[in-house]
Amino acid sequence: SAAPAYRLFFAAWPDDACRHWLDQQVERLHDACRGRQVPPRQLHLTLAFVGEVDPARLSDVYAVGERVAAGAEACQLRLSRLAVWPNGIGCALPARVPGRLARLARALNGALADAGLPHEARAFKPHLTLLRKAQADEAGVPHPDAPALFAVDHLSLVVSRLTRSGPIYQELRRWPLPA
Ligand code: 2AM
Repeated sequence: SAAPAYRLFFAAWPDDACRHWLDQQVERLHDACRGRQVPPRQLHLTLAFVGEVDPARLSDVYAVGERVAAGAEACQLRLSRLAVWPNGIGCALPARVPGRLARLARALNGALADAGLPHEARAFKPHLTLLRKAQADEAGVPHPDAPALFAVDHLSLVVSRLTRSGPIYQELRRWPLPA
């Protein structure tokens, strides 16, 4: 098709309290490791990266989200750690990955594959990106004063438009996750 593709991913957004905590960590980590800060409204947890999808297949992606969300379970992450990876990503990480979260990511990738849609082959490494192009200086990575809870109680389908001043995210659909 000649229509431009959508760059899609499935994600969960932090609630206000968690976003505030994350934004504090953006500042702390930026002081130590520099790089480009992710704006507060863009802070998210990617559950499955999809990639470039033809607009004609958007309804198939909606069907994947709806079906997987209905069969998944909400969970909570305890964010306790900051890291800077060799690729320059500065992020907040959960103390442990709940089985429910790993199953949700696996279900999304499996359903995308079954539908013949693009999906990520790499292992699921749940993280919230705080900085890009940060300096991977492990010695300088600060530790959060206290952990935060991230409630994964919904599934969002997000379209990402890449611009020169960074990506712009727009939520297309949101489904609740059964408790
Ligand atoms: P990142 O924050 O570690 O870059 C939108 O790009 C979201 O999808 C980001 O959270 C990004 O992770 C994630 N993502 C996962 N796989 C990706 C890929 N292959 N290309 C781009 N972004 C990817």
